[in-house]
Amino acid sequence: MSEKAFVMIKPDGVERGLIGDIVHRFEKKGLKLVRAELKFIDREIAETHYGHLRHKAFFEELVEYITSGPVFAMIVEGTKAVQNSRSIIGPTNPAEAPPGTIRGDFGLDVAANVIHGSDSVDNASREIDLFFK
Ligand code: RTP
Repeated sequence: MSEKAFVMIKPDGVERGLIGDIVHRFEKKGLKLVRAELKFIDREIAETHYGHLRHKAFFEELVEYITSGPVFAMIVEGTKAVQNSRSIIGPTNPAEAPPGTIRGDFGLDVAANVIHGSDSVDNASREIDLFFK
């Protein structure tokens, strides 16, 4: 069944010129890019998006990082888009992400891990509303 996932190339990925390479990986996987926008996100959106991490020691650092430059926000669509996106993105910590995944190939540090992908269909829908309202 076709579904939508929200994917966001974070400021480090945009700054390093990885948009083309990353979009290519989603296309090769078979997920269709149905909407995309390069944009700055403000503090309010960042704090809402990462609200579940508000109690973490790294929360302020995370909000500063994600608002430090433009992100490339995308909606991708296809069969099990959420699960398939997360499998090509790889685990949160790039040091533990296998080669061949986006974080495994392009990241070093858990604090700046190149890309975000929604972790459930419900969160995908919330994130699409938040970032593309
Ligand atoms: P994301 O939402 O960005 O796809 O990441 P995730 O589900 O894989 O991981 P989550 O636990 O929700 O963490 C969100 C983001 O917070 C940053 N982080 N920093 N400094 C740290 O120890 C640390 N841990 C997590 C990462 O940018 C992570 O993607």
